[in-house]
Amino acid sequence: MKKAFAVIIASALALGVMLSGCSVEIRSIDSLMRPPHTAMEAELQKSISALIGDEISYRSPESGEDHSAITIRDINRDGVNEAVVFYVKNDDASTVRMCVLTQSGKDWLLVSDFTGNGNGVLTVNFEDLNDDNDEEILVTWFIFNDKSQKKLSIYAADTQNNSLKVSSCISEPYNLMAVTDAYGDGEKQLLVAYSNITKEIDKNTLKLIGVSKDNEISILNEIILDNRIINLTSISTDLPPGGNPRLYVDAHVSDKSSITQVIEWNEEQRNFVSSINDTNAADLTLRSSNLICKDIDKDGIIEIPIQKPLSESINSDTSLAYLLEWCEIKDSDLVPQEYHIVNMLENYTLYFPKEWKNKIFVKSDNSARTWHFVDAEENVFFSISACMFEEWDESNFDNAQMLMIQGETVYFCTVTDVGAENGIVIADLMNYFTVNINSQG
Ligand SMILES: [Ca+2]
Ligand SMILES: [Ca+2]
Ligand SMILES: [Ca+2]
Repeated sequence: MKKAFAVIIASALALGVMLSGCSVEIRSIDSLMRPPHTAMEAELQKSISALIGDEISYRSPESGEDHSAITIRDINRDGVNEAVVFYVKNDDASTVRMCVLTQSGKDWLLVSDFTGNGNGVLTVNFEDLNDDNDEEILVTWFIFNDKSQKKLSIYAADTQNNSLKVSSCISEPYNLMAVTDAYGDGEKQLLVAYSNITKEIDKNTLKLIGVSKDNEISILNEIILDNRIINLTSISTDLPPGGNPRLYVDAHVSDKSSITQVIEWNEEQRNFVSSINDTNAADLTLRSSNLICKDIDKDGIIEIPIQKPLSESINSDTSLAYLLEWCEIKDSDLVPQEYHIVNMLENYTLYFPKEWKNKIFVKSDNSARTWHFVDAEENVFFSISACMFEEWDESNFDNAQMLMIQGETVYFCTVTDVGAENGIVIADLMNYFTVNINSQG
């Protein structure tokens, strides 16, 4: 049975591109200390000194929305503030600790004090996963000053007889996470994607972590992802009308190519299955770029960038070009919603309106660094060219309109009279044109 619900993509939680390789950054403790912002924080710090001692230094989360060592928030929504505080003991600065306090008049009382799971805090977020009015605390840590080695800890909050308890429940290594209703039953789970590069097989996993009504936190499902994945880049979710929530995982399978795996819960099979009905579903999404899937036409449904040979060409060499079809999944098939032409030789992408399909074709003149866009009779509608900056001189290019300068390269276009008669407008071309930055292999 499916209830109505809202998919929550925790963009604050989806921590973006996984850090590849070792990214070591050591910040001094001094740089992370700051004076209290408010009188309330000053009182809080006094209480912390009394409860934990003076020989501590505060530590701030380094990413995410909240960069403060002290987060004041009403975790159990009873009108009384709680504080979540990250710090190190000065005689053991290698382990960040987390304490939770609750306000009592001017004073603060200690609820819990935990040894953290790393020597740095990346993010702190709050999410009531089991809908019991007590927010779980989601903390991500990095280990050995290496932000590519990340761990997620969930601390469950539970209010009984007006008394808040916070307990440490689960810790998982992870690269990416998001919060969603993966089963479509109105309950939220935490999705945790992790690539364990030390393993040979089953190294890439997507775990679904749930919190029961009595605050038991457990791994509900573990999905093995494509073994070729070397680097997870993004998790996103959508909900097609009348369908199941879908989970999208973008990943690199080599330095220069990416795939998207899409899975959804299947009630009959009691398992997660591919949303794309093809035995080689991931291969269909293989592309030589870092592009991740996104809702490109802003209709709430995610599109996957699918790379296809550029058949829209006439008498020309377009071997270093391809068509990018942004496809949504409809009835388990990939259905193009938007087209882009990618010129890898000149490193740009041109949005290609649907109505141009089968009407406008590419005729390349690569030696002149120009692509003409022509009709079936090879009448030129418009041209897009590139030249070095020093060559750029509008007087040498009749009616040319500069599109963009990228480094030493100037991109420009011209529209012919025939093109204008057929509705081609320079202002549109300027909107359709983008230079590819670090996206091409
Ligand atoms: Ca409270
Ligand atoms: Ca809760
Ligand atoms: Ca869309």
